[in-house]
This record gives sequence, structure tokens and C-alpha cells, in this order.
Amino acid sequence: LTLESELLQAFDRGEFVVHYQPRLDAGTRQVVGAEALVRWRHPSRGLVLPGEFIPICEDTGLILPLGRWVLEQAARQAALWHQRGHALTVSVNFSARQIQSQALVETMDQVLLDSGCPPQALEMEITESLLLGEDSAMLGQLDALNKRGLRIAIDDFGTGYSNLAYLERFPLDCLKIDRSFVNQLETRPAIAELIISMCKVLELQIVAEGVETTGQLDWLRAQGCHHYQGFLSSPAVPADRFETLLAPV
Ligand code: G
Ligand code: G
Ligand code: MN
Ligand code: NA
Repeated sequence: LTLESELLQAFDRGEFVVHYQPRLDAGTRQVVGAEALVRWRHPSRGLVLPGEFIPICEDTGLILPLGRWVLEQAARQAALWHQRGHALTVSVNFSARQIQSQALVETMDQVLLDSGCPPQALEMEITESLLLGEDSAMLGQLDALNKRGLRIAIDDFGTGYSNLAYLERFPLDCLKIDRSFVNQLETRPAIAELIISMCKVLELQIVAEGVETTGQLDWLRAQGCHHYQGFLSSPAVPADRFETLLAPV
């Protein structure tokens, strides 16, 4: 059985599961959001991480149904948390094929309607390479989604390209600093400093990824970084475990 046919089977058999990594306020250290991260509960290999199967899903097109399924799970979870009084932002990773799909707006509308999730509770994470082209159809769709109140974040910022013109052209709310820069904060802080100053000028919310030490968190807070994710607080965990991290309402 090739991994590709195994993946199709896995989808039909319901072997995928969504875990949530908490996103915290850098000042209060309260949980303010969650990043939805898909995992594959493989019958013999155990929990398989997306690095191993998302690229194959992207090549085969399975990313469209899988991506929609993840989105539906995340929207339902966000709606539930909101109903219980937790005003969390739930972030979902989007692949190029999903963002470039002409059905994107229709899909998002349908998912919001079916889940009862408020648009402000969902954030779409897209990588910067997608924003480089002069894709006016894509820009139009992202504008329409942003006008509905959906949030848009740039993921893995700093790892892609140096042409920054897209930062002003697209309707962006948030920028996630790639963990490779957070890693080197104590020895090589220059890039992180630059990204944070740039976010202030552009009035983008700043999320630091991959925060593992209180030293890193202290530095980020002092620089004015708003939110963080990372093993310092928690890896991605199942929804029920995630809820134990929330302050009581
Ligand atoms: O789960 P892990 O922490 O190993 O995440 C690895 C990467 O897999 C993430 O950075 C993210 O870009 C990608 N990823 C995780 N879940 C999804 C998903 O639902 N859709 C897409 N397109 N990518 C995902
Ligand atoms: O969307 P993105 O590519 O940023 O997905 C997050 C990835 O980063 C996942 O693979 C997740 O397991 C990983 N991750 C999350 N927090 C940390 C951390 O503090 N340290 C490291 N090394 N990896 C992390
Ligand atoms: Mn991400
Ligand atoms: Na990232």
C-alpha cells in the first residue's frame, strides 16, 4: 500500500484528528487562542505529524477535502468554546490550493453557517510565498473574507521571501514570527527585532512561535510582542486537554 492510497483510506476511515496548540497573551499568560493542527492516528505507526503527510495531500489534491474537514472541526470547536464564554481565536493552516480555490469564499460562508462560529473567532494562516504573486482573484477573495470579519495571519514569517510589498496590499491582521528566529533570540535577536518593529508600523498583531524558555518570553514581551505559542506553555493537545488550560469563566 502506498502512503497515498493509505491516506485516502485514512480519510474515509476517520483516522485524522485535530489537536490544538494554545496561543497566550505575552503579558497575562492567559490562553487567548488555539492553532488547529491535524494529526493522523495511524493504526500501526501511531500519531503521524503533518510534516509527513500534508505534502503528499497537497500533491494529490486530498488537501482540499482534508483541509475542509479540519476547518469544519476548528469552526465547530470555536463555536462551542464561544458558547461557553471563552472568546478564543482559532487559527487554521491553509495550503496554496485551498487559498487559490475559486470556491474559497463559498466554502468559508458554508462552514460559518453550519458551525454557528462567529467570523471573528477564526483566523486563516497562510504562508508569505502565496502572497507574492499579483493574484487579483485571490486578493478579491481574501478581501471579501476579511470584510466578513475573518482574521488573516501570515505564517512562518521571515522564512520565505524578501519582497515585502504584499504586506500593504493584502488585508492582514496578524503576523507569526517563525520559530527559527525565536530560537536564536538570546544570541541573534536582530531579525526578530526588525520583524517586531515592522509589525508596529504596519499595525499587525504579532505572534511569536516556538517559544520554549521564559528568557525568550521575557524578551518578546519587553519588545511589545502580543501573543506567543510554544512548548513553554504547551504543545498541541486534544480539545479536552486544551480546555484544562483555560481560565474558568
Ligand atoms: O503539527 P506540527 O506541529 O508538526 O505542524 C507542522 C506543520 O504542518 C504546521 O506548521 C502547518 O503548517 C502544517 N499543518 C498542520 N495542520 C495543518 C492543516 O490542517 N492544514 C495545512 N495545510 N497544514 C497543516
Ligand atoms: O504552522 P506551523 O508550521 O508553525 O506549525 C507549528 C509547528 O511547530 C508544529 O510542528 C509544532 O509541533 C511545532 N512547535 C510548536 N511549538 C514548538 C516549540 O516550542 N518548539 C519547537 N521546536 N516546535 C514547536
Ligand atoms: Mn501555522
Ligand atoms: Na509557523
